Amino acid sequence: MRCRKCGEKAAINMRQHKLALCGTHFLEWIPEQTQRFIEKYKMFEEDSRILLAVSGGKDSLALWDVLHRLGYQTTGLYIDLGISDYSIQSQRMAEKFATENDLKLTLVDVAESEGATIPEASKLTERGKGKPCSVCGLTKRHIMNRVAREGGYDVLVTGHNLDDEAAVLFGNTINWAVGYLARQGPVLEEKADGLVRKAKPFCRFYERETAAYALLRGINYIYDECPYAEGATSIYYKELLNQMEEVRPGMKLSFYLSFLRAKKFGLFVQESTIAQSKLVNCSTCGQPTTAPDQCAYCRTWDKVRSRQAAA
Ligand code: Q46
Ligand code: ZN
Ligand code: ZN
Repeated sequence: MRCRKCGEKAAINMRQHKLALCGTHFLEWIPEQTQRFIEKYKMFEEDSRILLAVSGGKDSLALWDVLHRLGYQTTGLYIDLGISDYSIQSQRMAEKFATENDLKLTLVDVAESEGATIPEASKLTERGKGKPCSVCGLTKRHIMNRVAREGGYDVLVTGHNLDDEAAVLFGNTINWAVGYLARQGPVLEEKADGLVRKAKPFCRFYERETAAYALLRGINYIYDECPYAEGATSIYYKELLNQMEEVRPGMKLSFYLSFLRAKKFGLFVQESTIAQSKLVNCSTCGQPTTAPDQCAYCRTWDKVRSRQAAA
């Protein structure tokens, strides 16, 4: 296989685009495409202040690298969840990348800021049936929004790739979770008071492309998944979608793009309006929620702290 641009040996063949590229041209293609997606979906502007959620994994570090190469002003946000060795290793990767590229990284230690690590908090609540993912998800979302608001950032950016987005879309479609479908997309415009705008510049790249980019750029990232990710439904959906992709190259991309097109033509508009109208501000933290009084984050962590005090 030869590079379409220069005829040298190709480093990657992207069957869904019928495009093979050498390392040099692939490393140019990724930022060019990212810039195209940023403009197409009006994610942010040249001078926007960007907060980027960094996990230490390949997607977030590759995205940080690309945005930095494109000249955007970014600050990384790493949240220490207190998940044993995984958190220690992933923080090390995030810090190493920030230091080597002279980039600013904000650290939030959940145990320090909230009073317990994610696994400890999970044990003290009924949420998640032994898995801390539910507490973890709502805590991460809350902290990201809080840091973005307090720091006056224009947008919160995450490294979700096409495999992530297609798996979420698959799950939401199977369950006809229209409220979630209404909110899914490359940009989450939050008109609700107190919710920061979110964007996913890598949402059209396959996972193997972001991995190849990280590898070719020599980015050190944490290979291991969080130990609690094992057995997750999203992983099962990813495997199913990969099987379909094997038979029909481009299937994942067309699934996602057809969904975006349908949304553009008005599908789920009603659900989106209903969801928006249900939002109220939490009586404790002020962040928007659909709960009648306190948001799920405040209820969960109040319970954790009161159980800690009682113990
Ligand atoms: S939610 Fe669950 Fe992830 Fe949190 S506990 Fe680990 S697997 S990190 S994306
Ligand atoms: Zn080439
Ligand atoms: Zn709250």
